[in-house]
Amino acid sequence: NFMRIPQPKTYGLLGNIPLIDKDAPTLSFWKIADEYGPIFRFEAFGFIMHFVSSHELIAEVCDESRFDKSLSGGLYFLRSLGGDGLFTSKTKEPNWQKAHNILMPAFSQQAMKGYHTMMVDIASQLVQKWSRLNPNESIDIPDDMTRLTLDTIGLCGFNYRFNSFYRETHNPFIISMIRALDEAMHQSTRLPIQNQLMVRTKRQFEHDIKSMFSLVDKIIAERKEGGDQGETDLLARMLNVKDPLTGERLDDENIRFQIITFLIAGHETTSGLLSFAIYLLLKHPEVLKKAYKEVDQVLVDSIPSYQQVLDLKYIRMILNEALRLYPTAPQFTLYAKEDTVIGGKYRLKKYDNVSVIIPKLHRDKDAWGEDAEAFRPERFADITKIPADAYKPFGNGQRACIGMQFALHEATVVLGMILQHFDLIDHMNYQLKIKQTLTLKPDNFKILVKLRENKRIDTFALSTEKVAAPKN
Ligand code: FDE
Repeated sequence: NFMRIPQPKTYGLLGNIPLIDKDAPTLSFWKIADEYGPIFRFEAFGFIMHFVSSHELIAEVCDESRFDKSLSGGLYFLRSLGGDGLFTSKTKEPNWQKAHNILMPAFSQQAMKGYHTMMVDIASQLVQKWSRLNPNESIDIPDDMTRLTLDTIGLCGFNYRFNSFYRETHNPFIISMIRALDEAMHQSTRLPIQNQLMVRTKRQFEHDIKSMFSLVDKIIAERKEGGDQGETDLLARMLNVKDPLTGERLDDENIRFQIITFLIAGHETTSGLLSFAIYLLLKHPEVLKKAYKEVDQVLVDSIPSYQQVLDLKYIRMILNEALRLYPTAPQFTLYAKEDTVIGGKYRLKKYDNVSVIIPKLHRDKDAWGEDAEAFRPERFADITKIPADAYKPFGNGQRACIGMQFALHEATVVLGMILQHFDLIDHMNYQLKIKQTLTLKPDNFKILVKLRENKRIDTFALSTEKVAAPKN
């Protein structure tokens, strides 16, 4: 009584590839799941992938005694950039455990105290930029959020300022990174021979990677020479702290991969999160009203303190709920450690790959109830009521996101400060269109903002923090 795992129709050598929109693969898998149910097989160039999307099946593949993270698909191609950094290493590679041990404390809730001021620094740049716009100048939300998240991870990670708010176009490092990421995603949808034949694309890819490596290597070398500056950032930790287990430090090459990993993993995901949260707020005025009320009660000074950010409980709930409906890292993939059976009837062989379609899981009515599609931050009022294994925006188990607290603290600071200062205006009555690079974001999402009543002095105080600004 085993069941055959359903598979959509194939196209010869290409297998199921033609069913996929290359510019939004996860949305295509999501659509196939709507039609084929909670599990289906997918074939690409002779490789088989399984996709699961129900709470019941995902709870099983999240069992770490039976499944472990797999580096298939896009992740495999990302290794050219991320090497054996945390995100793109196998659990069994020695540098995964070592870096995990060394870096976990640097990402704890406690450690956020150390990054708080730097996060506020970058968020203030955004508030200042917005406060100086003319009334009809619109803001491309995902674009500004990407500036913000890159600058934040650059500053907190290795005391480097990309200064994205001071440039019209991105920093050359960022241009290389974005182009290389895009190419890595597309490589995974081409035949190996196609990748070989695209000589110019390949040369550009290699060039981009080389220029990223050389900037990061330079930063590492300078820090080693300079000695003691910026002791509280991630780089300092990577250079100085020994793995409690092996007594070893990370080597320079691995530190380079970690820095690139944090830049990649830390910017698009968090910028997408902020963009979807703003989109959802605009479309839910009753939630937005509650959010303003909390912000006005909690953020009573011009600069939010660490404790005040922790007190923005409703803002946190909004972010959690935004990540439920639109998990910006929308898939993670596992492999079976041994032959096994899931759901009591679907057979998987050792090393078979299973990919989790997170947005489908997050909308499963069996776990979330009949209103699963509704935006309702109140669901997260009591975290203990969230059904186990039904919420995975940060992945699973030991390979879950190390940057979770970092992303949530940063996003709470930013959303809090935006609402503290601005009215948000949905001037084009934006209709959601999701765009995927490796991550999801709302495409072409623009709004207008207006400084709230009585906020002029506060913004002034922000920009002249050290000078005693007049208060009224
Ligand atoms: C990780 C992660 C994940 C898992 C993946 C797999 O499994 O493959 C996920 C799902 C995620 N992540 C998500 C997210 C979201 C958000 C917002 C974020 N994320 C953010 C961030 C920031 C930062 C800095 C990060 N992030 C990082 C990271 C890392 C390093 C990793 C890897 C880990 C290990 O493996 O160890 C991740 N992340 Fe995240």
